[in-house]
Amino acid sequence: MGQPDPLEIYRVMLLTRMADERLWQLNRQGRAHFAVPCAGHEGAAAGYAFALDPSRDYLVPHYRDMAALYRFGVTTRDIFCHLFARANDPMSGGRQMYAHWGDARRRILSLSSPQPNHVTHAVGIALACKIRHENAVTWTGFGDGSSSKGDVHESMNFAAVHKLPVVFCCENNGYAISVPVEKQMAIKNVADRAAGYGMPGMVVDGSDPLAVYEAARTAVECARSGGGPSLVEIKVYRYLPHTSNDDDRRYRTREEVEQARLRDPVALFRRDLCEQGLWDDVREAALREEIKLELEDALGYAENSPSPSAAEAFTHIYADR
Ligand SMILES: Cc1ncc(C[n+]2csc(CCOP(=O)(O)OP(=O)(O)O)c2C)c(N)n1
Repeated sequence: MGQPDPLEIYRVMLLTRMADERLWQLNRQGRAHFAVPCAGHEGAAAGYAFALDPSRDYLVPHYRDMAALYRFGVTTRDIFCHLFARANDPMSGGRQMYAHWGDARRRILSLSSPQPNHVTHAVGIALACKIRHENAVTWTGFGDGSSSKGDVHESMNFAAVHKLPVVFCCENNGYAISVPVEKQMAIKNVADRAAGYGMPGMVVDGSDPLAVYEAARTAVECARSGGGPSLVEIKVYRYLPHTSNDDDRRYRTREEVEQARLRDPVALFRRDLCEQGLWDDVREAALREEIKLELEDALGYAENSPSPSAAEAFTHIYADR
């Protein structure tokens, strides 16, 4: 794969930011029962996703990775149908909670509600790929809080021993809901743990999508060429509460959030593109207008889509005999 077009990365990031804002509004208006914001994580998810090949690689994402879904072909209509739990929600036909991304057609496996059990599934996919000589890399994501769970350690150990084509990605936003990272690990970087498993560990700034892309590309190339797994830690900040059920004023100051917004990945990348003469206010306004229409189309489509039928309520729950 050649170098990605920075304007395409920016389009995915802005689309994600604006979709995220719209989903949050719908929740506040009482029209969507649950929202999981990803504002602040766009540079991370867009940056790494452009280092993957959606035609052959597998994605087992973190729940804040909407930008990566776009890169894998998920549409805004899909996301809104998932939000409203419609029958045509490609993630689960309206069965799973919002942000449980998974779309078999697009090689995306659902994350697990018991966090982060899906990391073990990702390692299983990578093992299957190795056995089948399938030249595919599996990328899996989780947060800093989840990085201290046993699933992650066992997965990394197993993957390193068997040199599996998998990349572990920790999006470290400094909190597991209200628990700050200092209270769940005694080291500075999650990536420092990589040495303990015998794999490379990298720390990268999530406000710089091109730096994330470079780190991800190194890890993906290593996995694809038989070099085994890597651990990529992307430092980010979550600007909104953990979910729509959380009140983040209880555990962090507004000053801290405002300070973090100075490193907003969307704003910083836009500034860089403008400085390089690749972007300007006119193009920005046109793209925002285009995205607004896309969001309104998706909202109308999802609101008018049918709910799952009651007759389907037990499908996939009990074995058919
Ligand atoms: C086994 C398990 N314990 C607790 C929860 C509830 N829970 C959901 S997300 C979350 C915090 C995860 O934090 P982190 O991994 O840092 O990711 P972030 O939400 O910050 O992106 C918790 C405790 C869960 N889903 N599964």
